[in-house]
Amino acid sequence: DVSGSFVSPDEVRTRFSRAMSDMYRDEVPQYGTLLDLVGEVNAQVLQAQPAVQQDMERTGELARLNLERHGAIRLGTAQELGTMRRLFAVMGMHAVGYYDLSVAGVPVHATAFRPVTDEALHKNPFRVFTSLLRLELIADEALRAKAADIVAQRQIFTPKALALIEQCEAAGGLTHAQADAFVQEALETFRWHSDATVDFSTYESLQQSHRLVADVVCFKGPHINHLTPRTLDIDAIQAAMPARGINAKDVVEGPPRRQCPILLRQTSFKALEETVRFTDHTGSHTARFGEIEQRGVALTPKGRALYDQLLAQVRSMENAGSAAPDYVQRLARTFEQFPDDHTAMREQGLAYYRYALTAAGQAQAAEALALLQAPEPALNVLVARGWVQAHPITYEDFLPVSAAGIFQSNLGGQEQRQYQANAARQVFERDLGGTTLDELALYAQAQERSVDAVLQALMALVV
Ligand code: OOG
Ligand code: NI
Repeated sequence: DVSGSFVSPDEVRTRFSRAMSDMYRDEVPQYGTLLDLVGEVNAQVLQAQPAVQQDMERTGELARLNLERHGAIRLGTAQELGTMRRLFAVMGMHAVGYYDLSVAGVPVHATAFRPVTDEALHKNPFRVFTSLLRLELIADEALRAKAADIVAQRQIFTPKALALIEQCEAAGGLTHAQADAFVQEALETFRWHSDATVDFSTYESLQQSHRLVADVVCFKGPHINHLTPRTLDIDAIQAAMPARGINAKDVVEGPPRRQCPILLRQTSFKALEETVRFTDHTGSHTARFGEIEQRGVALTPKGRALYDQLLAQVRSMENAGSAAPDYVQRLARTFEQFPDDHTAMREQGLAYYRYALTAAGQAQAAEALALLQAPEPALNVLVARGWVQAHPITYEDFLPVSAAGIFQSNLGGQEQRQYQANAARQVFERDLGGTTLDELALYAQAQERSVDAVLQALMALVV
């Protein structure tokens, strides 16, 4: 069996995300400052709230907490996206979800490459939000053709990276030495290049079309534009950032602060203004920014609909954009309609949970089994009796459209233009060379698997 000599995709992912983090820390000093702050705040939360610590220990999330981060890149061509899919597959990361950002006035669509199995997520949930530029949304025909021509000519992958991807696909894995080489070669694609591939006037005309178009088209590769660590208390981070010289945006995107966090809350700080050597003279560009996030429980379609409805309600209030001075209060008041305890969320089918049989449940196996096998399976009764425990399933995905404030705040301009809201998912999947997995189905399956495991355990006890 040769597979024993291969490094697991999880291990390749962990090596890669470490290398990426080290590279980004060198390139963007404030990222290092943020990591230190996040480490301190997370330690404080765990110390102040032993229940959180115990719960994270029990679900295996504690071990992944300080490894956990996501990055984002923006690609220029279908071919780049197709190869990126193969590159991430080497690290056990697969395309999950389809995001149409044109509805937020940003000319891209996207997916998130991430691990999908329970075990792989526990080892290291490293994710990369990956956008593909939609050149067809550039209105000026000549500019569109020029942009297409520029990106068609670049090669964002090193020859060795391409060879190692093929090697992995052919052999079914990489050896230790190959994995190390792969990490170094793959990293090259994500590195910042201060040499642009175009002259300044080309940059400017693309920049006028949309800042994001210039960011994708004018450079040698898809520099990682942010790397986001996960905090257990985003409000504490937000409050502590100014004292460390980090100027965060005013408002945290997403749901309000809650006892039981849901989905994703994020805040960001302004990109570096970086010196860029265009082919004719020197200028500058803002590509990279900092971001921080707090993750909560994944919502069911019913929970997500309620979330979207409440958020839309806040935004439709007069003068209530996220820049409004009382936005935070309005958000909190509106979200009083979203139950803030896990029992209510679970019983109302608003969120996903992983179920586990307790010792008390094992002791009552026969009755517990009868309840689970009843025509109306009474899982909630088992939880209420303490026979089964329910652990929130963490949301592993993104909310870029409802958090369009992040995109906008870091583009610097007032680009609120709306592109036609025509989701082009099929075209995206053709370019990807594969389908995108449905994130809601993944959460539902994780929940089902846990219920099934409880059932199997009970059946084994009742013989
Ligand atoms: C990606 C923005 C999406 C998030 O956390 O929602 C994202 C980008 O700016 O390229 O990273
Ligand atoms: Ni992000």
